[in-house]
Amino acid sequence: MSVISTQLVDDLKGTALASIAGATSLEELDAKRVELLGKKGRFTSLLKELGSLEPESRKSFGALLNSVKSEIEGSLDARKSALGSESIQRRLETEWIDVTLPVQAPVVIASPGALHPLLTVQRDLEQIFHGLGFTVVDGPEMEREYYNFEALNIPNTHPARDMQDTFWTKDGNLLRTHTSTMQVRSLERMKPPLKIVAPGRVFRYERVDATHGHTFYQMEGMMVDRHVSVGHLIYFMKTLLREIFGSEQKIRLRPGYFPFVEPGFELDIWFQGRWLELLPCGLVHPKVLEFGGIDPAEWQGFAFGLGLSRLVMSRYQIHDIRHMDGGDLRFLRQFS
Ligand code: FA5
Repeated sequence: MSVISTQLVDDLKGTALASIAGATSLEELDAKRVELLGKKGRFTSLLKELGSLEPESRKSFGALLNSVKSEIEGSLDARKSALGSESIQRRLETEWIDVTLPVQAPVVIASPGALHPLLTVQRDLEQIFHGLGFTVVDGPEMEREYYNFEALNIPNTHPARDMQDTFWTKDGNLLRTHTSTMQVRSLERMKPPLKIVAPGRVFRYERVDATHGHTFYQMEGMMVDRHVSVGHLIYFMKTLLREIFGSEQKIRLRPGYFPFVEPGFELDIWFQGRWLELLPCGLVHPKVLEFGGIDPAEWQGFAFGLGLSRLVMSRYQIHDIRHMDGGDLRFLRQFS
């Protein structure tokens, strides 16, 4: 005798639909589908039993089971879409995104850029001098006439002023012609013993050519201590050049005149078949120390004014100083 009865099919349908309606997640619903309609599912087992029925009953139960089966399938699908939209709703409630926040742009480095050779050399020099105990100081490019000339023992009538003509503002200030302005500025602020370097931009009313710019860079250096002599000066200049070039350079030292040093020297470097003025220097003039409020009977010093732009030229074999501020990318890219 067959186990299939209308009652049984009704019961199965009732519990199946109730349990489908009670599923709270898509995973649970999927498990129920397998439990009912899978190979070994409860409903599938009933279908299998159809074969043992009399042909007459097989036909009527077959039709009943098929309609129940599509009812169960319909209910599974309906619950599935209900659970799906519930989970979307839940996500919408729990997850959020603020579309007004700025988007983090992907970093696309087409050309990362590089330091200008002037800055590279300036930093190298600062490093070297830092190692020798010097402090790096900075000062204004627009300067008072006093610090550029008078305090450096170059009074108004002095012919040395003609050598360094510059750009003047209407109120009597000027664009500094050299970094020597930092000598008295530093003496005023720091007590000896002191060692400073002051890199920076300077300006001159100049006939521009391959080795002369109207705007160029220098680095001033000054040491003030007891018993400073020309021996100290030469030692530091030699150390400096060796550190920069990594080897001994062909140089020459000759007398040079600057009102703010005594004695004064010109240190030239051999560059492209000729001597290039690079590093004027000397012992700080007693009058300059006095302008800085320092007693020259107790303290002495040396100072130098390195032509930074020219040093860069000789280090990188740059043939024309105008390349340095010309802004030509073909020139600049060689240093990236
Ligand atoms: C001076 O400017 C003095 N202040 C240097 C000094 C400092 C002497 C401390 C003694 C003690 P001068 O005008 O020679 O000196 O310039 C110094 C260096 O700057 C030169 O040797 C040269 O290398 C560089 N220089 C001068 N004029 C130019 C220019 N127009 N373009 C590029 N470099 C220049």
